[in-house]
Amino acid sequence: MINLQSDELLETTVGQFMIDADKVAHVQVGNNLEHALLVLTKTGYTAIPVLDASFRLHGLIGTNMIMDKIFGLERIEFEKLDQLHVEEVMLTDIPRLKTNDPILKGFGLVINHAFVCVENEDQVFEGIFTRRVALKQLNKHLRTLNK
Ligand code: 4BW
Ligand code: 4BW
Repeated sequence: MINLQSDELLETTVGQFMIDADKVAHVQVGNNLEHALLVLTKTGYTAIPVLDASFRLHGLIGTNMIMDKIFGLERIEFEKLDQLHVEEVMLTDIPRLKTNDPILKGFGLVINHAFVCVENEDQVFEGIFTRRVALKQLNKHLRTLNK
């Protein structure tokens, strides 16, 4: 357990606080939008990572991106859900963290992003660093300092 009374929190790394890949819902490159919408709806998350078969990170996909793509001028074009693939819709310009990045870098990134994907040196997806985890650690730290 980290002693939050010292500067130890600031010396910790993103890897120590990330949600491990095996607990993160994701879709794969090649999956169609119907599958992605199913995963998003059933897990309840608004956005999740898109990985390839080697677990490399390609982008993020969210319900809003899917819905935006199938909105036609006059109606919602549901038939597009099984014709289009996640790589045609996903967001690719995303921040990335490495497991050994300082936690301060993670705190900075989750100001503007609800979560940031974490990769190892070979660009293999390792997990996510979420705003909830960041706030939880900062809250603990501040409460301890305030005692
Ligand atoms: O299923 C949930 N369980 C718990 N405990 N909290 C949840 C759950 N779903 C949503 N929440 C809460 C969290 O506080 O709502 C926040 C916003 O969820 P989001 O964005 O819009 O789906 C959650 O904040 P968070 O934990 O800081 O997570 C930020 C974002 O990270 C989520 C989602 O896009 C992604 N995420 C978090 N855990 C994930 C995940 N994506 C895939 N798999 C996971 N296990
Ligand atoms: O349009 C966006 N611009 C920016 N800069 N960031 C956005 C935008 N849309 C989403 N985000 C990011 C923010 O980090 O995704 C997070 C989750 O969005 P949400 O929940 O699931 O739509 C955003 O986190 P947040 O800024 O801390 O906002 C948390 C939640 O508060 C949002 C939304 O439910 C609500 N919210 C924020 N600004 C709002 C708003 N609702 C209506 N109008 C606003 N201007």
